Amino acid sequence: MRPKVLVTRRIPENGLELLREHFDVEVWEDEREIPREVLLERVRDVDALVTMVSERIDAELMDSAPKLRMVANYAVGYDNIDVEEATRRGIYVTNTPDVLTNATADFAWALLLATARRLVEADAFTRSGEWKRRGVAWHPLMFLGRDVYGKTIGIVGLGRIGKAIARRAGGFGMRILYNSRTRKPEAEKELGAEFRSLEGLLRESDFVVLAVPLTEETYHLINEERLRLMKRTAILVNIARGKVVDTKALVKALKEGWIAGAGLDVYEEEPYYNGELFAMENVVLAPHIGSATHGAREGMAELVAVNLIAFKNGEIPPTLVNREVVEVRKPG
Ligand code: 8YV
Repeated sequence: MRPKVLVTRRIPENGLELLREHFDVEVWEDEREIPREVLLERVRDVDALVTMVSERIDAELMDSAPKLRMVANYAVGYDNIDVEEATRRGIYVTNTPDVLTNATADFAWALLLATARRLVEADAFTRSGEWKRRGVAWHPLMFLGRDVYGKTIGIVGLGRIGKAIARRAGGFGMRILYNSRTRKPEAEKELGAEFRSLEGLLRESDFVVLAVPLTEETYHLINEERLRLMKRTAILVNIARGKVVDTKALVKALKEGWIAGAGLDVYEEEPYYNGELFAMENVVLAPHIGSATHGAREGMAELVAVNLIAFKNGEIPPTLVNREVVEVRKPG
C-alpha cells in the first residue's frame, strides 16, 4: 500500500503530479476551508499532511491522526504548527523557504509603494468616473502621496525576506535600518544596513516593514507604545503575520494620525472581515497574497513534494524544521 497524503487546499499541479508518483493523494478541492471537524476525521488514516495558513496542527489533530509521520507546511512560516509536540511524537515538519523570498519581498514593495502613492484610492477615483463627472480640473494637489526615493526604510527582521526587501531599497536610494535578534555584520556590509534598537528604528524610519516570524517574542511587537514612537508621516507595512501587530492599537494610530498609513497583507484574524480598517482610506489591504506568484507557488508545491518524497525514501527532507526529530524516529 502506498502512503496516503492529504492536501488541505488546492496547490499547483506540478507538486501534485510529483506527489502522485509516490503517494495516494487526496486534495480538499472545496472552495470553503476544510472544517475542523472534517479535517480531524480525514486525518485518521493519513501518513502525511500538506497544510497551510491558519490550520492548527496541534496535539488534538495529532491525536486524531495515529499514522501521521510528516507535516509539510505550504509556507515558510510555521506558527500554525505545534512543532514541539510534533517532535515529541516523531512527526517530521517541513516548510518552504527561499522559493518565495523574492515574490514576498516584491509584494512588500508593492504595498509600500501603493500606500505611499495612494494607488488604490486613485484607482477607485479613476474608475468611478468622478474625474470627468465632477468637472473638476486636474490639479497638482490631487492625490498627494509620500516621497519614497531617498527616504529611510526600517526593516524589522533581517532574515531571507528582510534582506531581499533591503536589496530593493538600494534601488530607491534609501538609508536602510534594521532590527533583529542578533546583529548581522555580513548583511550590514552587503546592504549598507545600519542596526538600530527597535525603538530607534521606529523613531527614525519613514517606512517600517515587518518581516519577522511570529513567535512568543514577536506577538504584538508593534503595540500602542511603539506605534507612538513612529513619525506622523511614516507608513507601516506588514507582510509577516497579523499577530505581530496589535490591531486595536494600529487602528487608533491610523485614526488619530500618529502614523500616516499602513499596507497590510496579514491580519490577527484571517479572513479579515468588516473590521475598522475597511473604512480607512490611508490603508491598503491585501488578502495574504505575499507569495502568490506563479513562480513562487509552483516552487512551493515542488518543495513540498520533494520534502515528502525524501522522507518516504528514508532521507532527511531538505527543509526540515525540527532536526531533533531524527533522534526520535528515522525518516521513511
Ligand atoms: C503562504 C506565508 O502562502 O509562507 C508563508 O509563511 O505566509 C505564505 O507564503 C501562506 O501562509 C499559505 O500557507
